[in-house]
Amino acid sequence: GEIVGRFSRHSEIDSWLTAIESEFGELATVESIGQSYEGRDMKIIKIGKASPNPKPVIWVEAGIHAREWISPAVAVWTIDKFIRNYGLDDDVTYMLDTFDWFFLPSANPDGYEYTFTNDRLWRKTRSPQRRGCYGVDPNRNFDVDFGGAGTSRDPCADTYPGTQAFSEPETDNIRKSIWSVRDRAVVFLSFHAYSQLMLTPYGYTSSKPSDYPEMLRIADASMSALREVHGNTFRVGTPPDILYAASGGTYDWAKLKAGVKYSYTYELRPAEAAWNQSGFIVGEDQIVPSGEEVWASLVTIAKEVQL
Ligand code: 0X9
Ligand code: ZN
Repeated sequence: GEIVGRFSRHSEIDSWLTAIESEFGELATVESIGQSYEGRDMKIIKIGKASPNPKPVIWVEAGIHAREWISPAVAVWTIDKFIRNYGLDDDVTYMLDTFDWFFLPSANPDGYEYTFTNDRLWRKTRSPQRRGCYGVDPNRNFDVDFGGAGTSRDPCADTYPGTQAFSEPETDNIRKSIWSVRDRAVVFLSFHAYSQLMLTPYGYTSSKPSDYPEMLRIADASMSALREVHGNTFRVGTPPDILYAASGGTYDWAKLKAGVKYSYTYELRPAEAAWNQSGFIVGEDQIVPSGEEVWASLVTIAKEVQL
């Protein structure tokens, strides 16, 4: 489609999802998980080959931070790869026969729109807060050590977690949607940018989950496969170990509260910001290669996770 490989507005992604559903209804279903603060629909697309028995779910969140444009763009590229290659590509066929893939390509619609209309570097949601400031960091708004590491009490700050967990309709919608499939969900992936990292739980503490060796095995294998594609290196580790500790994130919540065993946060391209430009500002020419390398990691995850 015409939106693949481009940075698209929320409404374009929205109508594209609906068009995909009408064209590939055998493979894909679109549903709204609720509205954003400003009333925009948050649509997920569920992709998988119909099966008589319930299939394990891989749930992918993209665009929860408004300015990280590569994230929704890679999600769109990945959705397109799936729906156009079933029965043609052995990896795609295996991945759709084995799993149901849930994609939320635009997890923060109000913030994302605001990056087109007002402030390219906006990060948060757009709900009104104290002191005339706007927005909550949605990746601090889940109830894992709420208000702990990596948050600011200043409502004007980029890492303001909100007044309470799930104060934002966006995070509440995501919580309910993941929760409703928690019995089947085996993998949760959150696409962010930038720095080229694959972050393993936990983000909020330097303690490690008991299955950390298994989580690392999958992460290391996935990032080796990713590197094979374009020679790009992604480091693997927990946020406290390789980035900074941060509480209230979706992927910690998915693992700790919803019980999703394999939960990861990607920090996509670029590795570093250019001297003259923010690292969140990337060319559209980065979308396809980023999609291709991430794809290799998804294939590895699908083949390697223990079901
Ligand atoms: O700070 C964040 O939310 C993420 N980095 S970003 O530059 N995309 O904003 C890292 C989040 C890691 N996850 C958690 N700590 N929960
Ligand atoms: Zn982010």
